[in-house]
Amino acid sequence: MGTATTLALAGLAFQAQAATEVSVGYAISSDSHYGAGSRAFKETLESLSDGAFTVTDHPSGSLGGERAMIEGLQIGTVDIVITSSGPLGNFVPETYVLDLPFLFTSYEQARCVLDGEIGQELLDKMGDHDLVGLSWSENGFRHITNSRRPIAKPEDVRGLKIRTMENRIHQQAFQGLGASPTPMAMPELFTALQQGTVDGQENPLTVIVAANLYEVQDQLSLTGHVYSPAILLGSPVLIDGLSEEERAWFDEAAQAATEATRAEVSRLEEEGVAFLQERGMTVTDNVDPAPFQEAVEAVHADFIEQYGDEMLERIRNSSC
Ligand code: EAX
Repeated sequence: MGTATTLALAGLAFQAQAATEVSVGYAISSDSHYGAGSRAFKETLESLSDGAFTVTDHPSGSLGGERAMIEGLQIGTVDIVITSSGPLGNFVPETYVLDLPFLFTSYEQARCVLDGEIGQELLDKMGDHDLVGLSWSENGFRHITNSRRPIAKPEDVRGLKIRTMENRIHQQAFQGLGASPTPMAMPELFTALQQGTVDGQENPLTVIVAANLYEVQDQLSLTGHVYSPAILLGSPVLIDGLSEEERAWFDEAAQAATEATRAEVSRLEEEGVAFLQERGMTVTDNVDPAPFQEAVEAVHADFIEQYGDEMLERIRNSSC
């Protein structure tokens, strides 16, 4: 067979090899910090693979809430998820340490720990739970919003029905503050606030803006009570079938996603409060964290009793 014919057939064979579609799911809108990450993931993976992989974006809980999407990763019905660490502890209890109130004191410290050996060790733990940890990403420091009253001290939280993520550490923290914590998936939150099923919730500025929570909440209290990591998770059904080169593409795309998400978080840290005030929220910004830290101290003690203090002490003593 002549060279020209061989090349033509090879070209046809290549075209016939259809691109592999990769779904990326997340629970908030496409104009959010996770949406920025999803777009960076898509651009990077499609470019590196020269179109061998095509990425489809599935925002706003279209593939389910975060806990449901993580379950989808385990069975292969979802390929990639950008999620907060909120529900992750239900699958990988080692990550609960990251959800402890007032553990991290700055974005720089949190990013340094998650990008270092501690973060990598926790990513590697995902493999024991039918998940693949591609990279840590970022949700942001969480603040309390509500529709009842300004919150400046723990007593102001007492008696409020506060939606939390499906995270036992956060639920315990709000019990410690005298609130009634109501764990709920993100796609249900806006309606629950609109209907008064819950009085308030807690989220970073990124999510309060992206989910338009200012439309159903008039009080924002800058408690910064916990740093909320996010994570890019892959399904082992997809990732385990990749070649070494293809896996390197996914890892590079995940890093690009994290950088894009963190850039958006940093922007909202600068602009988010003014944006929310312009849309009618009353902001309590002189919150003293010390009384809140004291009120949730039991959470740390209970965590250590249940999970030990090794990883907690490593984080506290890290050079970050
Ligand atoms: O990950 O559920 C939550 O409050 C999370 O912060 C949100 O889904 C983004």
